[in-house]
Amino acid sequence: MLDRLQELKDEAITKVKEAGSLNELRDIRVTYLGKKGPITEVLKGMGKLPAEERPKVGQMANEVREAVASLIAERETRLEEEALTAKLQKESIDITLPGRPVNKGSRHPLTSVIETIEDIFIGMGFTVAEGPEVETDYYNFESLNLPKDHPARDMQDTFFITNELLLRTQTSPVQTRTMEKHEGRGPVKIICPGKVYRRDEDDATHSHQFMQIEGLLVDENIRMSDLKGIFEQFVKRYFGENREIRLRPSYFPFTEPSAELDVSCAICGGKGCRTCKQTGWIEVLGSGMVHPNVLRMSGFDPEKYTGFAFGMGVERFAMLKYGVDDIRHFYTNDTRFLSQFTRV
Ligand code: 2NL
Repeated sequence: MLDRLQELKDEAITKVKEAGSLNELRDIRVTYLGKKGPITEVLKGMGKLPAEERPKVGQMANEVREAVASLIAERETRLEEEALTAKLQKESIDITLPGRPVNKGSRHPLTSVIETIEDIFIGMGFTVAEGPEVETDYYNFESLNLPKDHPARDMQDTFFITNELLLRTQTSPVQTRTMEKHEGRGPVKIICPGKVYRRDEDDATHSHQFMQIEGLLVDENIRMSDLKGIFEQFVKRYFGENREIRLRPSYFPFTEPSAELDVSCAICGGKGCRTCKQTGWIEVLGSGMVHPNVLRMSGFDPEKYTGFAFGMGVERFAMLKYGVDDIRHFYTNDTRFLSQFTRV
């Protein structure tokens, strides 16, 4: 029996040494150390031995069992280490390889123009206000001194949803909504960027949906000179320090007096060329002192408060800055056009 145990031990040791995988090792453990294994068999047969031999065989059987078990454990650790090393080797990354380029998106040119203009006005103490694109007749027209029979409300120009609901034709309703919230107390100092809608035929200079930025400053003692000072700063920061401005009389129903803002032509330096139609000046926005009726309707006392307001077309600013000749480029999402603005 002792010989048989020695034989089993040698056999198991050779098998463990040869085992190439954790699975094989598990089989060896089951075969030699399991309940139905040969060592267990030897122990079961001990009853037939003379009493004095039993402890010797028992001791040897236990020794063999322990020796095989510890050898299996050792080999197991080794195999696990090898597997891990192989796995790490296989999964190692060559960090010296250049990365595959990722197609990065970029801001839409209209978004970057809006952000640039917002930053300039934020720098002068304005905040950005937003409001709904579906508006009521009251906020889009009435609150801006445009009564029902006013020619500027021509049905031709407005997308009506119902008699009272429409797609806003300007962002001014955001400004009268904001004035209402101030409950007659100044200052109100905001710019309102956003989409507006008009029933126009689309062509190189018209789009039925476009972007507008309007501005409003209401406080005590606000004068036309404040408007001019703000415009001077704005134009120099947006178009460049060497540009000049001029105000030209105009008319809007919500401002009195009203003025267009012209910027000196950068192409000819003011001498006159095709871009400025030989005038030396380029029109960039409309503005004026807020009409007393508009102030009153939104809860401000026109005897105490005055203000100025202005509105500009974002597409026009983008076209002037980047030399774009057709407004439709901004809305057709052709990447050959858009990819030219990845750095602006
Ligand atoms: C243009 C002209 C303008 C305004 C917008 C305004 C807003 C309030 C009160 C008074 Cl709440 N006025 N906005 C004023 C003058 C001109 O826009 O040509 N926009 C593209």
